[in-house]
Amino acid sequence: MHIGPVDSSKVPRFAGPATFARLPRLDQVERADVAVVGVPFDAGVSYRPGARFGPAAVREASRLLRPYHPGLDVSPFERVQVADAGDIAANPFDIGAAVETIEAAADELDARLVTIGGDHTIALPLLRSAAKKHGPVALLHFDAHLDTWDTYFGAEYTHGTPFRRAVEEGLLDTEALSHVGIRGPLYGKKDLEDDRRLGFGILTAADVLRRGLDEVIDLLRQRVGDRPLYVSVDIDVLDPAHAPGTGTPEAGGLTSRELLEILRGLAGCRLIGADVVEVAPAYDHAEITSVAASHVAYDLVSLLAMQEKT
Ligand SMILES: [Mn+2]
Repeated sequence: MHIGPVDSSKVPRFAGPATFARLPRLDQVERADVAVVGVPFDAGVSYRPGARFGPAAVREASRLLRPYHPGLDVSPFERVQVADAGDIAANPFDIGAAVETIEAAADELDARLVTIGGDHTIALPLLRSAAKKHGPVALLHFDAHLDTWDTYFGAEYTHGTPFRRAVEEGLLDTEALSHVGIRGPLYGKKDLEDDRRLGFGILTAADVLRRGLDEVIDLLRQRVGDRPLYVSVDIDVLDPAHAPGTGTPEAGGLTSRELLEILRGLAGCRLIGADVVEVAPAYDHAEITSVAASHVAYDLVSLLAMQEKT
């Protein structure tokens, strides 16, 4: 028997402390198969700060998640032990130290992780940890932006550079790298050439509209195959109408419905870990962004739970 969420027929959803989906804390269970962990860190942002408050906002918005996922036909919290591992205490003044702390903390957690950011810088240490356990991984990256730039103001570790660093460090299987939802103006055409040279394929936000979800899912599944897969979701992949609370919004993005359907289309892939980043609640309205992020995290937890043998 696994310890599930607080019973909402006994304690109202709006009462008590907010763990993710009202699940037990990691210290309240013997061990967890899947853990949700926060990284309240945003020293790597290039525009609006505030993603350090993302984990708390996503947990708060996750109070309404219920235990059965009809789209995937799974009760993730019954199938495996899921727990909230709290927050990784990353140095807010020293990005290099924060990156080291996040990597060490991820190494230490003996569970498949769904990490709530924090800005996108945190994907690099999470991928380092994933590659230690699984070797170079396939990456499915949902974002308005490429995040494969080289440096900003001379800084190597920022929220716009994690995936270039990850390729350079050999953490990724360069046969199986995809961006989904890319849009918006770039610095120049060379951005796209550099990105292609690193091994990435791109399905733009326009591709999702014009080619449709089934074709997009087919293309992504073909590219991933049966490789170990890491999914990184920058919430700015969503249109600002669906995710206003983020640091670098771009018009013309996916709907939350499209994003969730693509994620559900990954059922059966060898997902090994995931993150949801860049929720900046100060720019949010009526929890639109944090509700979307909490549902994305729930789908990722569900996909991971379906992986585990029971
Ligand atoms: Mn990003």
